[in-house]
Amino acid sequence: MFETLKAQPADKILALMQMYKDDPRETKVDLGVGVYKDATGLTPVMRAVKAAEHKIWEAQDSKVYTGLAGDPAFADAMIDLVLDGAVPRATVAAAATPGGTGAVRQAFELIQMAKPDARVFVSDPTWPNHLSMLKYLNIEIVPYRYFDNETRGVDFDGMLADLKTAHAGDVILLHGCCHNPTGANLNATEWDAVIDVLQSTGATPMIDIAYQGFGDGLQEDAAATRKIVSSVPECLIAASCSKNFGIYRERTGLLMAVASDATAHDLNQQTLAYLNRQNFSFPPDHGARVVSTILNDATLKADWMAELEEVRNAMLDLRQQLADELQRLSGSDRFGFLAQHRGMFSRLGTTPEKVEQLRTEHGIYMVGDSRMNIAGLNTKSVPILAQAIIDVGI
Ligand code: PLP
Ligand code: TYF
Repeated sequence: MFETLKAQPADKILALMQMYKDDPRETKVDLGVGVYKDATGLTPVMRAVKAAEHKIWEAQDSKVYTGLAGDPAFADAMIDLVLDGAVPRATVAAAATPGGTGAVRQAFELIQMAKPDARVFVSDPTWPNHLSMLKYLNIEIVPYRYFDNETRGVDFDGMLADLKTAHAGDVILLHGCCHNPTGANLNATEWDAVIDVLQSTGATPMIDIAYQGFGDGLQEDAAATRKIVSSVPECLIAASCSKNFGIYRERTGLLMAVASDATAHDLNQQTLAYLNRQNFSFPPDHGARVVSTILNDATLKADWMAELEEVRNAMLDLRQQLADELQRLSGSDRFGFLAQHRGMFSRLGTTPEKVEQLRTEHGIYMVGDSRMNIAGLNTKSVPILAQAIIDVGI
């Protein structure tokens, strides 16, 4: 029977990872997949994660199943971290999922169950897995303008005009912070205008927040999400712990569904558990337990926050170094956007041909849409990248 299968398009980011591995050049620079790397190119296990794992190893006396929605302590801790009391806890249904991807996928399935003809508005561009999962589920995709290739910032007028065409029963997918793949984000006034559109159209927001703590700080990065949930009757939030806890392979995420009343909340909670049961029964527990152990222990939490701050500042530093070097080499401010962008990524805004030239001639690997992982840089590779950008004529 399997001969009927068709070849599926590969994940371009993961394919790039393999190309980088196969490149024998010692000077190669990996700005591909979105994982944090320190100055030596390593993705370390965070100190608080190691300590929490130790604590769990000592105390855990059973690995019996948790609940279908995962360990309630994980949900409570994450709801607190992301929403910080923006809405009453009793209105937030939540289920642990395999990573943020799992949360996004369960959210899409929930949308489809609730409203089979719902359209999902997505930023142009967005994380490719959003599009891939929506297509797989046969959910109608409506792109909204987002990246302005001239300014390398947000085409906010275009975005707003496109969002205004949504109506009740549609979903607007927003990146809570640190937009992937562009690095271009809304300011507080612009978020307020988006909230006005959510209120006037009645469309339901779905927020994907995968980089809390990687942009301007843990509180700052969640500010838009908190304001949105407290301004609309219903909201979906897919949160990932992969990046900010550095537990990528543990597959740790949480889907939250915020309801307007207790009846809707109970239905949401039941449905989230039901959807988990259909797809994988119990969600992975180890990463979730590491997260709740850290967030519920004042010492571990303080150390995690301090290390996250180091990670965030290292990326901001690299942004500034790259922008400064490009200003020096180009004699212009046209690369100033690199210092304005936030999170792991910046979109250079150049052609696939130039991206390929960077790879073949300079051994610099970035995604074909010219997305760079800033954390892939270090003080030695910043000038190499800057010179290469000028050499290929970007
Ligand atoms: N959403 C966005 C926008 C992402 O960039 C990612 C990737 O890290 C995720 C969700 C989910 O990641 P994970 O499934 O590894 O938690
Ligand atoms: O965008 C990225 O690089 C990260 C990691 O299928 C990632 O979000 C990349 C591809 C993928 C899943 C996660």
